[in-house]
Amino acid sequence: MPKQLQLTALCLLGATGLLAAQEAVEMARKPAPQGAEVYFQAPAHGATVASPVTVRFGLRGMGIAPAGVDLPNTGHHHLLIDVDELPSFDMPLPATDSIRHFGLGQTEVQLELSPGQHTLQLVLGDMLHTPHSPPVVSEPITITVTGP
Ligand SMILES: [Cu+2]
Repeated sequence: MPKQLQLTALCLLGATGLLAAQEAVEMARKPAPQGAEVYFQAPAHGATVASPVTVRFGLRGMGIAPAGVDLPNTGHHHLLIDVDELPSFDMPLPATDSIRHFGLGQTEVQLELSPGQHTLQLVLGDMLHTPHSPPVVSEPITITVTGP
């Protein structure tokens, strides 16, 4: 094979590999229907509240299913607490103090927060805790927690 052709073949192979990798990631993420939205029913953005804070999760255009249950157009809530940089949406969300999973399908939590400003954000995850495609993510809200 002439060198030029060999190079072209290699480039094509590389591009195909990349495409396949991208497709694998896309396939790993469940589709979210258009217009699906996750939001805070409470507290309101900018609210001043006492701890423990009652946080209520809202979802429209999709349903809630516990983790591990495979049903189309469903997921469970994840609450991000003071997370500045969103985690990767191409893999299951980690479970940490600042990324809370509600894998039983809970739609509310009593959240203990220290006095001061806090940022909350919701991300819906599928049965394996991976965000959908496109991701269903709320606007972040900022609240002020009063002292004792
Ligand atoms: Cu989860």
